[in-house]
Amino acid sequence: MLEGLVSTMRAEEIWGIRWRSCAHPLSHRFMETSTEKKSLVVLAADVYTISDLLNLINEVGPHISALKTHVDMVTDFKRDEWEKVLIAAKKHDLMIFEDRKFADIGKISQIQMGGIYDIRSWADLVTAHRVSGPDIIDGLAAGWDDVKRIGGVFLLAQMSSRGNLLTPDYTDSVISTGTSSPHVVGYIGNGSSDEEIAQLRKKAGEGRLIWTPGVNLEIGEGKLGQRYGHPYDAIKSGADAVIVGSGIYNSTNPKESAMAYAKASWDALIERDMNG
Ligand code: S5P
Repeated sequence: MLEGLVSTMRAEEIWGIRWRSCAHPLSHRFMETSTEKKSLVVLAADVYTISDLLNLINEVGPHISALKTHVDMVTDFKRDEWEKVLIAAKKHDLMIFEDRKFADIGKISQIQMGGIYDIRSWADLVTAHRVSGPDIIDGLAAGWDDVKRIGGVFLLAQMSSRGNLLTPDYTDSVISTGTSSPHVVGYIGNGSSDEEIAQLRKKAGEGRLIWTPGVNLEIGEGKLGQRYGHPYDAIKSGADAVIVGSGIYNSTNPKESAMAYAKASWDALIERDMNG
């Protein structure tokens, strides 16, 4: 009880204006976990089997602050086996962020939160595109409502892949939708460009999180159009977490890599002025 209070106070101090300006409880949960672990790393666990997923979570769990999944990439998915992933995530105090990139109309998105994967029953956070209209967010919230859970949505405001169609005008519409919905916890930004992150932060204000993929300690071009920026620069420019996949799971020592990403991200947060 006292421990919980101390960790809340510490997160509040570290995150300053972000803590005070964000309203969604899951944004505070993320800030607490990341402060506890001194890591703003969201692991993109893009592996194909449940056992690989479990090994990865258990290896790097202490150095990451949320777990991003692509459940439709898991070739041996079974709902009861998936429970092991949920237990491992819980053991490491990780929220589960299903990167489903929902994009359909509100009603269908609500139904897609169920289905084979039953995302609504285990994901704390999901990604969504704004392209079909603002009602997708209420559809996703209704999905969680159907199983009496609360979750939060990250809207894609920018992307890291080259040639994407998310123009600055589109980003403006995303922000306007996100600002007016209590279910929107934050935005996905382009981690490969400091300028784009800084612009996104300016547009988003202080009351939403920005998480950025397209981040690697080795900056430059990735595979099939992916682009990379440095984790330190992403946080310094206004992101609140870096989403890192292959930089960790493809490294010869995932644990050490996760620690290096954690350090780069945490150092940048400490150096950033959070007093507003
Ligand atoms: O614009 C984006 C949005 C996302 S969510 N670009 C991305 O790369 N992502 C996701 O981040 C992508 O689906 C993958 O899971 C992760 C990046 O992986 P990495 O291996 O390139 O670090």
